[in-house]
Amino acid sequence: MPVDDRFELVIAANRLPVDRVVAPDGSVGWHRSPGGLVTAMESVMAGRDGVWVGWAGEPGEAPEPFDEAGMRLHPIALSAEEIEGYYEGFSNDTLWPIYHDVIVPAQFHREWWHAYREVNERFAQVLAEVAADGATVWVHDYQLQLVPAFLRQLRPDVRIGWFNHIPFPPVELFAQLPWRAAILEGLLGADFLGFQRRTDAGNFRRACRQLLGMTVRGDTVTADSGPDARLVRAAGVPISTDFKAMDRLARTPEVRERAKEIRASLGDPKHLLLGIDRLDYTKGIRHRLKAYQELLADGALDGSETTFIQIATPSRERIDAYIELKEQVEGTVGRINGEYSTIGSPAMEYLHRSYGREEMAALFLAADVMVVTPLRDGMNLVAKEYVACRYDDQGALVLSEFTGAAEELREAFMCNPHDVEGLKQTLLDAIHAGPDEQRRRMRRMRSAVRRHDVQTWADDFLSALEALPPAQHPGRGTTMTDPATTPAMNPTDPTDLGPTDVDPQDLDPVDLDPGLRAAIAAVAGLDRLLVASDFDGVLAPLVDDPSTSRAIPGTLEALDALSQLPGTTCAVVSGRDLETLLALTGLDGHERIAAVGSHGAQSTTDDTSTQALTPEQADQLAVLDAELSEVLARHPGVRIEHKPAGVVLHTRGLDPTVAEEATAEALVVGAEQRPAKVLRGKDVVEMSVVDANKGTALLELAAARGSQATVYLGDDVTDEQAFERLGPHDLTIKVGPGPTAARFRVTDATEVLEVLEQLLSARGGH
Ligand code: GDG
Repeated sequence: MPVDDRFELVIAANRLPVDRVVAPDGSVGWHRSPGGLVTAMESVMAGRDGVWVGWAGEPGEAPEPFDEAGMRLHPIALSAEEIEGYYEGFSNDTLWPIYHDVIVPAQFHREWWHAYREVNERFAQVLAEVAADGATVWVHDYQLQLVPAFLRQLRPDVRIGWFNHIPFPPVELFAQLPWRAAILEGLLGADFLGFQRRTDAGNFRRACRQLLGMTVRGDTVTADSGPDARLVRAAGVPISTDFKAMDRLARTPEVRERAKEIRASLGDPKHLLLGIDRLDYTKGIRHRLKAYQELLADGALDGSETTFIQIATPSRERIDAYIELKEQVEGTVGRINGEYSTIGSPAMEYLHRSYGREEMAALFLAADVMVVTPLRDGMNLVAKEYVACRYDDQGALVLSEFTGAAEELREAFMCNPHDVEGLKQTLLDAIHAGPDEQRRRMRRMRSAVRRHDVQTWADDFLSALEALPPAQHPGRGTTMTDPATTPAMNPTDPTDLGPTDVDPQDLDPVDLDPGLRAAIAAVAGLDRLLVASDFDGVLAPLVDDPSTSRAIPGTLEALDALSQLPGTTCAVVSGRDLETLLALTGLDGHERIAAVGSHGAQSTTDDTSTQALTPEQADQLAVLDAELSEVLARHPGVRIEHKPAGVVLHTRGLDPTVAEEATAEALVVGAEQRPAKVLRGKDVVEMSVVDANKGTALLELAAARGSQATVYLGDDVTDEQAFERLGPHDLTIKVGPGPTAARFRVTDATEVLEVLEQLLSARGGH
C-alpha cells in the first residue's frame, strides 16, 4: 500500500504494538501486545486520526501499513545488521548501561553509532511522510533520541514531543558518551521532552547547560540562538498503569480461582513472595535472591513454609551481560532449591518465560509480598500493577528507592537493594506485616495509582505538548519567538519560564497611597527583612486556566534583586503544590528566593516545618479525592487539583449555576469528612488534611532568618491567615477588593510591581 494517508497524531516507538504470529496453516497475522501503553494510545487516538510507526520485530523488508488496535500501523524496515548495531548495540549495550548508573560497563563502537543515526533518520523520514500539516508527533524512548531534530528539519510545522521511559543519567555519567552533544541536539529538536521523574528532567537540563552552554530557565532550555532560538520544555511526567483494567481483571472469578490454585500447587506456603521482571541486570534480581538465600540460611525463614516465585521474562539474549546474568541467577536458584526445598514445598519457583495478563493478575493476587528491587529503573510498572490488582487491600510491596515508582508509592516497604542486611530486614517486615498494616498501606498506594493512571499520564503529556505557545511553531503561520525582544524570554532573566500576555511597556504608571509609601520606607531601613508574596492574583494576574498563570514581567526580577541585598530574605508562598509553583515561577534551583507550596506544607527551604502525612491523614485524603472526583463526574468542566496534602475543586470560568452546584456539593463533602481545613476562595473550594497555613510558614521563616519585620502581599482568603498572624510592625498588603486584615491595599499585579520596586530602591537596590 503506498503511503497516501497523513495523520494528525503520530506515535513513533522502536516497536509496533503487535507481534507477528504464524498460524498452523502458515498464514501470518498480528497479535496486539499486552500492556498499558497500547491501551493509553488507543484511547488518546480515539476520535483522532492516528498512526503508530515502528519496527515489526522481524529483520528484512517491512510489511505494508495495516490497521490493528483501532489505529494504522506503519512498519519500519530494519536489516539484521541494523538490529545488531542500532538496537542490540547502541541502544542496549551503550545507552542502556549509561542511562542506568553504569551497573555494567557501556560498550562504545563507532559503527553502532552510525547504525543508530541511520535508523533514527529513517524513522524521521517516515514520520515526515505520514504527519498531516501541524500534526502532533509523539516519539518514545532512548532508541529514538535523534528523531526530533531530524524531523524538525524536514517538517518544522509539526509539534514534536518525546518521552523517555528510562532514567536520564546525571551529567557526570552522560558525559562519558562520545556522541553526547549530538544526542542532546537530537532531543532539542522537540518542543516538549517528558521524563519519568523531575530529577531526570533536571539531569537533561543540566547536561544542556554544562555540555552545550545553553541557557536554562525553570524547566525550559533555550536551544540555538539568534533568530533560530527555540524554547524546549523538559519536565517530569511519570508513566502509570491501566488501573481500572488491572483491577477489573483481578476481580474476575477465574483470576481469583487461579490465585488459589497457584498457592495450592506450591503446597499452600505460609509466605509466598513474588518477583516479575525482564531478566535484566538493572532489576536487582541477584540482590534479592542473595537476601532471600541468607534469610533461609539464618533460619529467619523456613524453606518448607516459604516459596519465592521468580518470573524472569527472556530479554536481550544475545548481549553478554544478559547471558552472564542468566547463568548467575539460575545457579543461585539451583543452590537455594537444593539446600532449602522439601518435596511439594519448593523454596523457589523460577520461570524463564512470559505469561498472559490473567496469569500475571493471578500471581499478583496470590503473592503475600511483591519484591521489586531494581538498582535503577525509570518507573517500574510491575509495582503499580501489583497495587492495581490488590482490590482486597492486602499484600505488601517491597520497593527499591531507585525506581521512579518509589516517588509515588510511598507506603511501600522501601529498600536499598545494595544493603543486604537492610533488604533482609525489609523483607521480614513485609512478610510479618499484619492485615491492618497491609490494608492501611495498600489503600493509600491504590489511591495514588487510581488517581494517576496511564490515561492521565498520556493526557498530561499531550496537553503539555499541545499547550505550548504557537509562537514556537513557525509553520503554523506565526512568527518564531525572539528571545532578544520578548521580555519574558530574556536570557539574562533568572526566573523566567515563557511568554506572558503583559508587556511592561503597556503598563500604566502607578501612584501608590502615601501611607503605603511611608510604610515601605520604614521597613526598608531594617537590617533583616523578610519579603514574601503569594503568586496567583498577586505576582501573576488571575487567569481562567490556572496552568497558564505567569508572573507579570518585573515582579520576579524585583524579588530576585531584593534577595541579593544584605539581610533580605525573599519567598513566594502559594497554595499550589510545590512542583507546580516551581514550574510556573521558574524558581527551581533558585538559591535565594524560597518557594513555599501547599499553604506551607511543602517548601524549598528547611526553615519551614513540612511534614509527611500520618496514616490517618493519608486515608482521609484518599476519601476526599474519591468524593470530589464524583462531584467532577456530575459537573463536567469542573477541575480537580490534587496536592500532597489536599485536594482543590476549581470552578473558574464555568457557568455560574454549574459552579454554584459543584461548590455546594464540595462543601457538603467537607462538612461530612471534616478535614483539617476547608477553605472557600475565589472559584475554588480547597480541603487540606494538614493544618499548615501561610501564616505559620511565614512566622517560621522569619524566625529562622531573624527577620525584624515581614512584608507580605496576598489576595485571597488563605492570605488572610497570614495577615492575621503577622503583627503591627509587619507590612501586610491586600491585592484587590474584599474584606481584609491587611494594613494596606493595592489594586492589582501592576501595583504589586510598584511596591516591590519602591522597596528595592528604598533598601538600596538599583
Ligand atoms: C521500561 C522501563 C518503565 C513482564 N513480564 C510479563 C509481562 N511483563 C510486563 C509487566 C510490565 C512490563 O512488562 C514491564 O514494565 P516495567 O516497567 O516493569 O519494566 P521495563 O520493561 O524495563 O520497562 C521502566 C517502563 O519502560 C514504562 O515506561 O516503567 O522503568 O525500564 O507492564 O507487566 N507481561 C506479560 N507477561 C509477562 O510475563 N503479559
